[in-house]
Amino acid sequence: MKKKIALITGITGQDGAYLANLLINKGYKVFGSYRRSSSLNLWRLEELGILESIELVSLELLEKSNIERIIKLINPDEIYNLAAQSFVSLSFENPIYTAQADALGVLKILETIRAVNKKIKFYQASSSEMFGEANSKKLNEDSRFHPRSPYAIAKVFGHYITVNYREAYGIFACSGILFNHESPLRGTEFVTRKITSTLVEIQAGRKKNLELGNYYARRDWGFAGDFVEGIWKMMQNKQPKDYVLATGEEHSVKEFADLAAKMVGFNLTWKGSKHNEYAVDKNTNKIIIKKNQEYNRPADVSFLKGDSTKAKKELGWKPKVKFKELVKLMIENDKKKSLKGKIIQ
Ligand code: NAP
Ligand code: G4F
Repeated sequence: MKKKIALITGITGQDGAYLANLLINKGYKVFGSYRRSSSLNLWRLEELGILESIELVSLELLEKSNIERIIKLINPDEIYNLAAQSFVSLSFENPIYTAQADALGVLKILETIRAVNKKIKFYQASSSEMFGEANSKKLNEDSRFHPRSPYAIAKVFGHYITVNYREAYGIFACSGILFNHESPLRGTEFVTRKITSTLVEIQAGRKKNLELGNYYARRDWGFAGDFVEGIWKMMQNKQPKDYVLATGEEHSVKEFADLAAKMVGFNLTWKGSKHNEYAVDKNTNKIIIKKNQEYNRPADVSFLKGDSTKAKKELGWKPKVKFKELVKLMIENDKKKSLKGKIIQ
């Protein structure tokens, strides 16, 4: 039987690496797009040991000619569009670039599919950030969007243009509204991996303390390895539909940091007032975690919790890794890197 061909944009990112691993194991021929620059960022593919099994192609989302060249060359069965400027905080500093990549980039791919081969299936990486300020209820496919950052607003465009190309042109285009998912391959700018990598570095004597912004934000954190299975299942569905993927459980940044610190071996006590809390190690009396206003965002999302009942019922998807296991997985991995004297990236 002919091997299925997949194109994953953003192969150098966290999800790109896990999804590529999954598709290779399923017998796909995987093409992965990276951004051409003076230095290549392939450490995730190397860590998973799959670099040699992927055909790398260069693609910049802002360049429609790149997108057309690659899609015409490969003519894939499935395109997974994971490439994006994905850091919410940076989107406040670079809103125009973020909109060009995360909103118009999606349209450029869909337009190319429409012109070149309408049979190509398309997955769009939508985000729970689109829900924005949603109070304390569980969010599903019918919940309303109230995006709170240029990133989230660009993702809303990407989401609806995907729905539109499905409805208008009959393209198999689906969108996964994914809640936060983390792993040892998560970028160190994101709060979970910033916490695990920095705490391990403090314990090794290479850093003094961990500075965070909004401790009280609450997120529904799952494991990226589980989430890419849901992404693949959406693309194998009979009908193209949109699904929420989430664990249904939320925790604060402070809870994540507190648990991670315990796992590293700190014995923390929290002191100070609500807006200036800091954590001290009872054994050494040193401040381990403290607030830094610089990490606050002009507008933040205070609470996100998802309801993935539809994905469970229709796709048979459910996450396996629980919160505690996730924190442990990330800490253990950073500890291993630290022991080997590796740079934590
Ligand atoms: P990530 O680790 O930041 O990876 C993003 C990828 O996009 C990287 O390969 C990056 O390349 C590439 N990229 C960025 N700008 C690009 C551009 N202009 N042209 C071409 N490629 C570009 O993100 P992730 O966590 O794997 O997330 C994957 C996707 O899911 C993203 O679209 C994200 O917005 C979305 N999402 C993520 C989560 C989550 O919790 N992880 C939740 C919901 C939705 P470089 O390596 O060159 O930077
Ligand atoms: O880890 P974060 O940067 O992730 P955020 O903003 O939730 O976005 C991630 O998940 C989205 C899905 O919901 C994706 F679409 C998106 O691409 C990305 O993967 O921040 C989480 C929370 C925020 O409320 C932030 O204000 O942690 C808070 N936080 C507190 N101190 C911090 C810090 N975030 C970061 N990055 N760094 C801090 O020092």
